[in-house]
Amino acid sequence: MDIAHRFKENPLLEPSKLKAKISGMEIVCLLNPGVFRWNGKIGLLLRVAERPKQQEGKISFPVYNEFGNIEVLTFDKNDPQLDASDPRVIKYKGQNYLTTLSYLRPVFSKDGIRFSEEYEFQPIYGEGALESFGIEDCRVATIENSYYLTYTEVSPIAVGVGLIITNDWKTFERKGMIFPPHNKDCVFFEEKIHGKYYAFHRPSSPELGGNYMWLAESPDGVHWGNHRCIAITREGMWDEARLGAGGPPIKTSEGWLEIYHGATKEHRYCLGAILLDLDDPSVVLARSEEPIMEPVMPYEQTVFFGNVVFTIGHYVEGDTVYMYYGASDEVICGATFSINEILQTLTF
Ligand code: MAN
Repeated sequence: MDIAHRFKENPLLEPSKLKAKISGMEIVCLLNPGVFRWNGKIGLLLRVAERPKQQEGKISFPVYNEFGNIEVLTFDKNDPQLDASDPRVIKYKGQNYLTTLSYLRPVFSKDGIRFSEEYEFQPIYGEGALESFGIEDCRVATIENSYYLTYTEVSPIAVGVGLIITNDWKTFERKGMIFPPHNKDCVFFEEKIHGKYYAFHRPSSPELGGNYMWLAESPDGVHWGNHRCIAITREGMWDEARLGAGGPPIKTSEGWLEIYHGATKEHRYCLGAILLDLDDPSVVLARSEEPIMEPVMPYEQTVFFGNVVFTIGHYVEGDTVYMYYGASDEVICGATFSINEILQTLTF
């Protein structure tokens, strides 16, 4: 079942519409934007993935070196030690690399459809050894006039969650890695509960367990504890291989409503929802049996990495969720949902 109302203007943004920021590079993908309100406008914090223009027979991609400068690595496509079967990841001599380098770029819109850059707001790039393969998929939670940016830090040694706090989108307080490896898909609740910050996160446990959604709490937003698993993958279902939180949970009269992504073993990414108790969000009240959104449009099924709808942000007006999402890991789209309609699809 698919109860999303897609914008007729989709895709709203595609790689050819923006210029690369890293010199000598081209934009290959625009992915999964965080969403926020700023000065009466809607802001998207895009994940932009760049790489050098590719030469015949070669595969080349950028990384940050130890001095924080961009360095391009090049491999021969015919090298028997190279596995480039996944468009996102390269395997070479037992080491994984990413085919592109991601950073975060804010764009703004008055109507939620046409987005453009504003000169005074600059991109956020990876910094330091833990971000040498880039930064990705940044959720934005607005708590008491501050924006809490939680994003994936990628490097040869780890995939973990970093936190940046900003009030003005010009100065950024970097708090470092708040959830250690392997962890992704972290988003803060937009209000404290009983005086504590809450967040979802997605550790991966390779032997026992899997890629499950967890909840944690914190006195200050930086130090996290009381971790509890709230949703696991379900064999044979749309979220059988991995799942993770989307944007900040939506406070409804029924509970905290979280739109999350789930993937099959074949990497087909859909969206579903989970409902948590308002007073104690570790209590799961209901969950989607079937997806509420599936990759069905051509722009969701083809191009860079097909069969993907992936969201990490939205804003809410009344019963309507205005959701932005990455389609096929390449273009940015929008859709609306009715909160009531989502609630009616859940299995209690
Ligand atoms: C996976 C995908 C990629 C991403 C890497 C590192 O392979 O989600 O898009 O770049 O992980 O996070």
